[in-house]
Amino acid sequence: MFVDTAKIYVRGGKGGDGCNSWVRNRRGKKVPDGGSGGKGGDVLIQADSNLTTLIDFRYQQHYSASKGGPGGSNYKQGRRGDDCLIRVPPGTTVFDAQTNYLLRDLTTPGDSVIVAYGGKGGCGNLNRPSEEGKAGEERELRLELKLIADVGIVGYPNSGKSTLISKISSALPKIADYPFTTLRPVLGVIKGKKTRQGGYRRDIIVCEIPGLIKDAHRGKGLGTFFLRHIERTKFLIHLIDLSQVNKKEPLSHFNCLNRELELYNKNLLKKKQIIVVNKIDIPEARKDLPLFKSKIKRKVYPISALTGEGVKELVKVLDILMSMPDYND
Ligand SMILES: Nc1nc2c(ncn2[C@@H]2O[C@H](COP(=O)(O)OP(=O)(O)OP(=O)(O)O)[C@@H](O)[C@H]2O)c(=O)[nH]1
Ligand SMILES: [Mg+2]
Repeated sequence: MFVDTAKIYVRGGKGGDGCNSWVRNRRGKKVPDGGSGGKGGDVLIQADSNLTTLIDFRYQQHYSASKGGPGGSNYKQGRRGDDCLIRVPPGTTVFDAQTNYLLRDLTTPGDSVIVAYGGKGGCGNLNRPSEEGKAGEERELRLELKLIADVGIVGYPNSGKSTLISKISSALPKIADYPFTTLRPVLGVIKGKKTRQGGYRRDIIVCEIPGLIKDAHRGKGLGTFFLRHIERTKFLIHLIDLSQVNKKEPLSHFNCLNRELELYNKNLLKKKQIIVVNKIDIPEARKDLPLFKSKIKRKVYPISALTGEGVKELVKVLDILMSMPDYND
């Protein structure tokens, strides 16, 4: 199962205790020589490109850095506690769960943030009585992973999104002839093939968003909740099943879905959309295609996700768009 939010508890290491030690000087007088304790370790979160989900945090929620070492006699300073490094996939946002304060958006691999500082070490007894080390900072955090898919597939329920994603990628979603078969976003990877120049084309990550319907922004159907997963995609595939569309208003579904995207986030409408008409193996859909094309006045890609007709061409278009400088990050 794909996990995209997690709650964890972090605690910086306690500072080491200061030392209470006395020594006789040359004149035989007792003088203090206790060193201070070391600082407790910090807890850091770092983006790591080898990770893609937050699933590990279902099994471990508590993280703490180690304690600072105690001070010693002869002014010896305690050892600093070891840091605790938590690795997360790039694209993870870190919030303080109590205040909802955004601590950091870890987008680039290697980005890191200190989420809990270790406590200060206690002073030795040089000028005053020795002190205990301070406790480390404690925090409850919420991690959110916005999937950084390259392409988002949006469309009405039953339009064939799952069939398409299973055809073009490694994903194996449930496919059935009823609306809202897909209840959570589905991720798939189109594996990069060898290019003629001998290099490899990069993988393309596609994401199916559960079906959207009119008034989804008001919570109808499954609502627009899952649209946050495609906020950062490079472009969208807008999938249309002409057999579901009202023949008098062939653009009704197209416009309605775009309106829902706009109501969720205006920027989603600015993304390039590849308009794909599915199920053209059905004679009626093939018949309605010219009318749809004439009304929409934009490039339309007809496919049959079931038989595979037009699918290769569509993948080629994705490839070309992905290699364009505008879409490269
Ligand atoms: N004839 C035909 N049927 C198709 C085609 N693509 C999908 N279907 C059928 O349409 C039905 C719905 O397909 P899904 O892929 O589950 O559709 P979906 O858009 O993922 O649906 P939801 O997840 O419920 O939103 C299934 O019965 C598919 O077999 C196609 O190209 N031609
Ligand atoms: Mg589906």
